[in-house]
Amino acid sequence: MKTLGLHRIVASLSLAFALVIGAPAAVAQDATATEQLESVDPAEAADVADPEAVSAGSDAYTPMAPTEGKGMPVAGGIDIQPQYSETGEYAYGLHIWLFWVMVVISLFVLALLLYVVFRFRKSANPVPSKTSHNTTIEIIWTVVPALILLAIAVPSITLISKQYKTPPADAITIKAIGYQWYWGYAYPDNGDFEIVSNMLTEEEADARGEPHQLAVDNRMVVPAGVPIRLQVTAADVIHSFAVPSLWFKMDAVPGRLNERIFQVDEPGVYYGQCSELCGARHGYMPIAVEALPMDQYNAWVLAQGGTVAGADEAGVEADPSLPPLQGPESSAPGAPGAGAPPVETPAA
Ligand SMILES: [Cu+2]
Repeated sequence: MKTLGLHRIVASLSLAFALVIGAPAAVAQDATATEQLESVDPAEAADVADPEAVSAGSDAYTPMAPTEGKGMPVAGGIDIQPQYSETGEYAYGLHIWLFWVMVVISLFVLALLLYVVFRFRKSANPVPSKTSHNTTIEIIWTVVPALILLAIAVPSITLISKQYKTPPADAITIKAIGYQWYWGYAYPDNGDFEIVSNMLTEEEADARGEPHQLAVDNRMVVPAGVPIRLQVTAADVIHSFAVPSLWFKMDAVPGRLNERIFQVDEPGVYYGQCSELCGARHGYMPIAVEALPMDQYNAWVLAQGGTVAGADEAGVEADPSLPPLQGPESSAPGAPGAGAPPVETPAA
């Protein structure tokens, strides 16, 4: 028993030591990424692309410049990313609540241990008490933990029900489709066109003032402030559609349509990554969600050759001079997400 106890103490101490030594190195590594982000012209980092540029039916959509620290990881960050959806804000509150519950319990147990170790050590207490039952204390140590569990269960179950709330019948449906190794975004309620989204190279991302390995050529554009019915599926292997700042992660399984409500509070660019090991280029199929006000979203849809409900009454139509729709199979040749042709392994 003595050896086991010592072993555990040594293991905990070395883990703590490794964390203290490792943390500055990780911060230093991330610092380079921040420097690159800081070089973005503040004028470019305006929240919304020029509203003049996206009048109804125009193809003058300009990708919105991301805001540093919003919808993306930050150097040296140790907390959950700031949340931009109602469910995410609720989940973040639960995370902080759980943190303090754990802090209080840990300090309480530590204080009890220290008290017992010093107060009842052999020299101070040579004849140990033989007490084995105490009804009052047994009731307390049963009821108090039960109440603590209840105080955790209520917000926890509320969060689950919020996450899987059925979207309203009039919610816009958008479908995210995982491919090896890029994403496709279909808009069945807007004329069923599909956008193919490949990762940008480091040079292209830097040129656009976006974080590389997160920036993509064509973003998943969504309307802000309204509930969306987001369906997630895959064409080849299992992927996972995940955007940390929007509290969304759902497996993309071939032959299966997973669905969850998806809502972005405010316009902005929010980055995520495939979160299911899906093959050789799993790490190079990022997600970039761009949330736009509804009128700008409609203008973007029309610029892609899509349709908008009620567009006839409003007098806006798709521009017939625009290029044809992209097909799901058209991962741009040579693009970073497109992957390399299979290589024959020579027989040994
Ligand atoms: Cu994947």
